[in-house]
Amino acid sequence: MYWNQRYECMPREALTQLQLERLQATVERAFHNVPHYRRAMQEKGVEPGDIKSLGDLKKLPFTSKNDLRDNYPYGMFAVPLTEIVRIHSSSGTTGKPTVVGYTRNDINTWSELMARSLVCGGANRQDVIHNAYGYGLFTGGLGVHYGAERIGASVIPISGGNTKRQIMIMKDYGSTVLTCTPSYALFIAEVMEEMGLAPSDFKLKCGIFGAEPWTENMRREIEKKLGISAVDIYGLSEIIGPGVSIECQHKAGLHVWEDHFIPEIIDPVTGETLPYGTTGELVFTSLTKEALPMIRYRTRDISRLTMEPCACGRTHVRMDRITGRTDDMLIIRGVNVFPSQIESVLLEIGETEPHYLLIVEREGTLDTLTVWVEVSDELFSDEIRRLEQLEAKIRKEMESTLGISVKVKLVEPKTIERSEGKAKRVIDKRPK
Ligand code: DLL
Repeated sequence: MYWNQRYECMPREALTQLQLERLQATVERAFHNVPHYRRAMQEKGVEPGDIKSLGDLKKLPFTSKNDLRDNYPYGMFAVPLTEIVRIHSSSGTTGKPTVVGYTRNDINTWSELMARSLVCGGANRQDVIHNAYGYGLFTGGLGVHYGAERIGASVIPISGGNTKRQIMIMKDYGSTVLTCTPSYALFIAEVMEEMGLAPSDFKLKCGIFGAEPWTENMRREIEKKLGISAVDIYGLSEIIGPGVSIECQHKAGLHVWEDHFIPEIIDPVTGETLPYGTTGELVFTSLTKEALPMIRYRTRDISRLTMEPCACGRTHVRMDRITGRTDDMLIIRGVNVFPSQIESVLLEIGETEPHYLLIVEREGTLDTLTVWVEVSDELFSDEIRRLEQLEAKIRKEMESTLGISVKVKLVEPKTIERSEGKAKRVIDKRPK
């Protein structure tokens, strides 16, 4: 099922031509309307006229989150505020949030891309979409909402929180599609079970989950617990919000909507562009955005691109699910550790609950990593010996995957705080 077959399945040659025209127009507009871009391009000695092919993209300067912060709040906008019809912002864990703006056309583009994404992910106009992404400055809620309305589905704008009520509504209103973060989906599944409800009490058929990293194992866990098919959706406020890319039913990478965004993979240290198939930092250039054109925006998200054709017939490049961020990598005693590796190990072992927390501390000069993980009530009240065995098993698996020793602490159910939006998995207590 396609939403816009013409663009989703566009032959490569036509798509490349369209990208070039749109790139040239974007660079021109950014250069003339945004002082930051003009300055950055002049510093690199490049002018809009130098962009003659897609290969010339490399000549353009990168844009970083710091550039947005330095121009806080509206300095990166390429249109006057009177043209802006919507403002969102990305929370950010440090410093000032990033402010993003949309013109009326931008909202239209975004709604189209979200409609395309939802259909690609398995929704259609017959569906009742239970949208539990947060509504507000976060782009998740309204992004999905506009896309769902565009395809003509019935959208329930429930937002996050009040989980029992969510579940009642999902059951009574016959929701067929659930949209929220994967960690919240798991929490919903857990509360459902506590309420004595089973997947067969619901009409849910699929879930469209994103906004935070998750693993293949976590997908399996969610699919099993909710009795649905789960796909991964990706996006970021600076680029447009959700709807930059999404998996199709083949679940073999996320299709990046290349008629609107050009993705690149770079080496995060040298900034060098890397070929398809190589893992590195994702960089996006927007091709159609009016209010906030983004040129070579460094996402800090780690992924890989592939041009292999997909069985669904879409011609756009696919990206691997995000395996981490260049800034969520923990360096523990000199070894690089990603939270996603730990999640994979835990879910692979499968004897614990899928709720974990990583605590990093410094004892003397030594960094320590403690993995808190919940076990079931049943196991927790079992013999101490069984718990000790499990703890040892997890420790051993972790050590062989990560290459460093870790402490494992098995905790009672519900010890670890549940999230209604993006989960917080790491507490780093080391002095900065
Ligand atoms: O999280 C937009 C969004 C909303 C995407 C709903 C999908 C669904 P921000 O709040 O600006 O925007 O955060 C963007 O979240 O750079 C990634 O690090 C992370 N992220 C988003 N989607 C995924 C995903 C929204 N599918 C930041 N997998 C991005 C892993 C994701 N990380």
